[in-house]
Amino acid sequence: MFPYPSGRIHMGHVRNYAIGDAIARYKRMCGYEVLHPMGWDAFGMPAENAAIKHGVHPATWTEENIATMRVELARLGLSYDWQREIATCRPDYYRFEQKFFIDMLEKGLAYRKESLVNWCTACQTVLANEQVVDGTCWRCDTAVVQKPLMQWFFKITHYAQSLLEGLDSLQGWPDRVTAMQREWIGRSEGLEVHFPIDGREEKISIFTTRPDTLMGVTFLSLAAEHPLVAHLVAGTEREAAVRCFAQEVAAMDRTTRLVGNFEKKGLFLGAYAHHPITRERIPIYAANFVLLSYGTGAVMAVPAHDQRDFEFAKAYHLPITLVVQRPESPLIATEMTEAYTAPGVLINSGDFDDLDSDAAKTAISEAIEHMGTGKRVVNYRLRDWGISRQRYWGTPIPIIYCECCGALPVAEADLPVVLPLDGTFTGEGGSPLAQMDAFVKTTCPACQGPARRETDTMDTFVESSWYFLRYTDPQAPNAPFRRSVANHFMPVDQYIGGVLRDLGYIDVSEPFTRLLTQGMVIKDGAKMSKSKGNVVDPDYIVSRYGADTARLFILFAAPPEKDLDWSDDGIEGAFRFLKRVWRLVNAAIEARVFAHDDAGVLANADVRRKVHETIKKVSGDIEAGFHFNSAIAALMELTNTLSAVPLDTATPPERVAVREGIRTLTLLLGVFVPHIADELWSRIGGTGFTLAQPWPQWDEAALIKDDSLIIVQVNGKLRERITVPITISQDDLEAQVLALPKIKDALAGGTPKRVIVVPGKLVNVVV
Ligand code: ANZ
Ligand code: ZN
Repeated sequence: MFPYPSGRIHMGHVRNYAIGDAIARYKRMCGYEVLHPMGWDAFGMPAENAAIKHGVHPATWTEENIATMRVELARLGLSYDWQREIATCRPDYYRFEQKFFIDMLEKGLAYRKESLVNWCTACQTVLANEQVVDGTCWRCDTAVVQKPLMQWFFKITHYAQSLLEGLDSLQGWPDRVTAMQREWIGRSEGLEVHFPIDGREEKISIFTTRPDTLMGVTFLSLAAEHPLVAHLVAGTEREAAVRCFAQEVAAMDRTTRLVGNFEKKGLFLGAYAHHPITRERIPIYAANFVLLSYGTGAVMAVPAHDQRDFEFAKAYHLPITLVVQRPESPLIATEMTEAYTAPGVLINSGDFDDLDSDAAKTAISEAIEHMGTGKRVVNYRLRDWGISRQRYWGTPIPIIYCECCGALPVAEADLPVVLPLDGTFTGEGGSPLAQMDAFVKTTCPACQGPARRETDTMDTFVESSWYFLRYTDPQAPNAPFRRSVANHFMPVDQYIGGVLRDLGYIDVSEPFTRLLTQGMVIKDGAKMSKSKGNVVDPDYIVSRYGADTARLFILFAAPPEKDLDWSDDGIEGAFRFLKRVWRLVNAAIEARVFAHDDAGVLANADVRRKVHETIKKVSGDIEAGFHFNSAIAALMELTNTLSAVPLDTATPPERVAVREGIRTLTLLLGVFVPHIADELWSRIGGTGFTLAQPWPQWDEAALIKDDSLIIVQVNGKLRERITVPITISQDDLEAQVLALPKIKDALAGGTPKRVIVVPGKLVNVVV
């Protein structure tokens, strides 16, 4: 993920990019072609807020931050291809986004509709959600109101089903994340039923996922903003109360309304509907827990089996009819203290009695469809994506408004619509773009008459929805990227919906086969953040200990997906380890370990075994899911083994083994601590960078222990330990044991009663 250029890098960046770099270096050494780019998610509100506060232009602020952070990242020694660097705030990037917008407009995937925004009446400006603090404006504390405004939307609901199906193919994503995505898409299968209104032409359509409870409906609930609400009370004494209620509900936020434990409130609308099957008259309410934007904005209330309806019925003394009976211990409606929401067997349901919930769902749905008063439907919680932002620092939406011709896309030849780099930033009086006449005033592409440009810009998430594709071909001048290049880097595993694919830009559907979600950096029990005042500046650590120490500590202190506890001792520990490695290698050079020819000398088997065990362990840890912490632990062990060999008095086999050990250690360390590893690599006679070397391979044969330690007992008591080849036969082992001086003494010239041999372990001589 690319960073927002907020000013300086923080420990979270260091962690994310140290993990990425270890993977990139490892894969490269394993022989892969690795694309490892970096860029800047450079549009967004902080730049505009800085402009308002400090009078510095958002473009200046952003470019300065990019320059600072680029230096900071470079100091960390991350193996980026800086030639692919992109910044989303530059026209050579966002021009293609404007093209996508126009493509989507033509396909009906971008459209305009009225939608509510946060509005500060004092500043005369739209506020982002982050700028609304406790319901008031962040600048002037005026209460924020909701104001309807025409805005642009991306029709992502068109992709709801394919997004959902695509999740099944993402084996390399954490379950937690795919579960969240499923929740966000929110597919529900259910039944739409039309309830006729008593004495009127209109019907109320409801959406239910529990058709089996249809016979237990005792009232209907409408969202306060449902058009029928105002219509049903128009001209009655209830009109004012209903308007008041609607305002109260509008002040609640969406998530609270949907899931929150708030008081269920409502108003009787003075009207009745008819139950489609029993024809019974049921009262119609407006209720604060019904959302206008989900399903049909209306609910058939079944208090016996839905908790919200239950609470509502209790509060307004409405009847509770039990229709799904609990099989184990039957319920009595009047004694219920909460709704029974599990499935069961139908009662009080006429023809449907005795069916279980599943069968009843089908039977009742079929009955409703047969009567022609409803149909089975699928609903998604996913909403279309409102992309209009009434801000300056974003991609201009390439639309021109003409009095006669309406809203027209800017002609392709006139792209990009460049964000003008002047203007003043006061935070008042609406978007700065709208105040720039030179930008706003234009001519209509159809009739050449006077026209106005759209002054809204796109949500910055639009930029971060496709930057990974631009990385594949960042200099392509006439296209966002060449198809062949993007296809080369973006292999398709499985089909999932994606708009750029449907627009013909690329053949790949699912951009990310695997997702690694890194944990947070914690210090003193809280997430490292400015507001908590527990920030450790990466630049300070890099200056004091070097980038390698920072990277090593971060990768060693926790597996990537777990939270990482910052510890000064841990930093010191990482620093000490690197100094040990440094001393080991330099001592070996001084002891002329690398100067000998040693042709034909076989390496010391014990040391060599440790070397190859370490290659196997480190490779396995990385392959198994980037367990860098245990891989580094294995490198520490290897360092211990190598340091334990007395270099001045080393035998040629030991020298050969240490030589191989140090070469291996240096290459393996290269993916975590490239600076020190590259330096040592060159000192021991290596050429080029460690990342250009092939990843070391372990030799299975070296892993086999060829000696075994045998315990020798007399009458079950330990007398001696001997080392024998692992391949020794039982007879030879017995003969060797009987020839031992201590055993000869114990036998005193006699023959043993019995000799018990446990191969590879023990010989017990019974006398
Ligand atoms: C009757 C019923 C009986 C319901 C019962 C549930 C249990 P999901 O699964 O999220 O799709 N509902 C429908 N539209 C709603 C809206 N706009 N605002 C709030 N609630 C709404 O939930 C679907 C259920 O949520 C529907 O099924 C409806 O209540 C409610 F024993 O209908 B049910
Ligand atoms: Zn026109």
